[in-house]
Amino acid sequence: MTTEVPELARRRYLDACIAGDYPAALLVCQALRQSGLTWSALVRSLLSPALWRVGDLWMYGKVTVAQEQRVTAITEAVIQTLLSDSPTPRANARVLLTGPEGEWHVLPSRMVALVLRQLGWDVLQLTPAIPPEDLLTLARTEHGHVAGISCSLPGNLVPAWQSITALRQAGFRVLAGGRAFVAYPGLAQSLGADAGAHDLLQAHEVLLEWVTQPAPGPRPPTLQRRWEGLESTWAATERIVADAGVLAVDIEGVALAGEVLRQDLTLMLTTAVAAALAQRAAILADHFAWYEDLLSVGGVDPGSAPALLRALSRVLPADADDIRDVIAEVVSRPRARQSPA
Ligand code: B12
Repeated sequence: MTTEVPELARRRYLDACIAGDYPAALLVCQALRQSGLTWSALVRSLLSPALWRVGDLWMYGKVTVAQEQRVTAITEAVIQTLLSDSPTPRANARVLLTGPEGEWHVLPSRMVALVLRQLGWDVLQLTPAIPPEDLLTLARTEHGHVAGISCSLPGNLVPAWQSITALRQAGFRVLAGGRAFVAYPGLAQSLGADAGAHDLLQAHEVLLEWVTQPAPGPRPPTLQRRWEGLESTWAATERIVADAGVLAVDIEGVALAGEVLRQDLTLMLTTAVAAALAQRAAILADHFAWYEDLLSVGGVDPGSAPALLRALSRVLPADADDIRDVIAEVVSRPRARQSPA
């Protein structure tokens, strides 16, 4: 078995995807598999890097949205074919895989499912995700008791926590992964999960260990208490975004409008709430730095980023001190701008 993907194969795969050439993309994968490449290495060293790269290329205007979506669609199709072409392995245990409600990034979870299936897991995949109340009902009827949750967008960490809470209430041990968790060691546990993992072989080992253990006990209500100070903001997201939009344009002079302004403010606010819940200002700081870059690339003054945060801060409910503190910390931080890879 080999675990390395030659650079040439990586380039061929990405080029085939961008060109919309599904047969060529599939051929690269099949050739690598025939040469002995493991499933986890195929995902880690070929499929994932293609998506990470196209994300950067899109952000810096080197590929169009249509090309980015082609890469996603072809990779989804390739995963589907690889799954159906390979023999069904003997299932050693059931694992439930899901994401937070509102998370559109389902491909990471499909990649996790591909590898876990090949490693013998009976994977029940629930993506796009269902609301936490429905997840709780479903999980209570399941015979397994281990689950994985994948979250890509930091702005979806609050719904991720809600899904983790539902799964734990149903007696599951939860492994959290994905881009939003990976950058922050210990974040999975801070949001109530039992462990975090990036590497899929490591995930396999952790899950195997859990299968033999009894259902976990309840968590102390720390997060739930912290949530009580954040809930009114979360419930008023639409109102806050609308009010902050008016302030941003009329008082701060931000040159964004309509749906773009609404989406940018929403993402900024939901990320700020997540940062306050996890008590990690770095989550908002990183999103903020990413957003400044996005504005610069689009020819918009990056000063709009702190302006949006100031506008949000002014219209938060009276009990939102934790969020105001996180915002104040981020706005006052000195920043170093990164350039494209
Ligand atoms: C494809 C894509 C989309 C597609 C998703 C389609 C689909 N079917 O999944 C679409 C077009 C829908 C999309 C939408 C958006 N996207 Co997008 N997207 C991406 C892109 C290019 C690839 C995502 C992906 O599949 N990555 C590959 C996977 C495999 O990598 P991974 O997540 O790290 O997962 C690996 C490990 O972490 C681990 N893992 C993952 N989950 C789990 C779970 C467990 C249990 C375990 C053990 C391990 C594990 O295993 C995986 C295998 O290696 C990324 C770029 C990037 N860098 O990822 C942007 C990216 C994530 N998107 C981004 C954004 C901003 C958005 C939008 C907000 C854009 C918009 N304005 O509409 C929306 C969000 C919508 C929403 N509510 O979720 C930003 C996020 C920026 C930020 N601040 O974090 C990124 C980084 C792009 C960028 N460079 O700006 N997106």
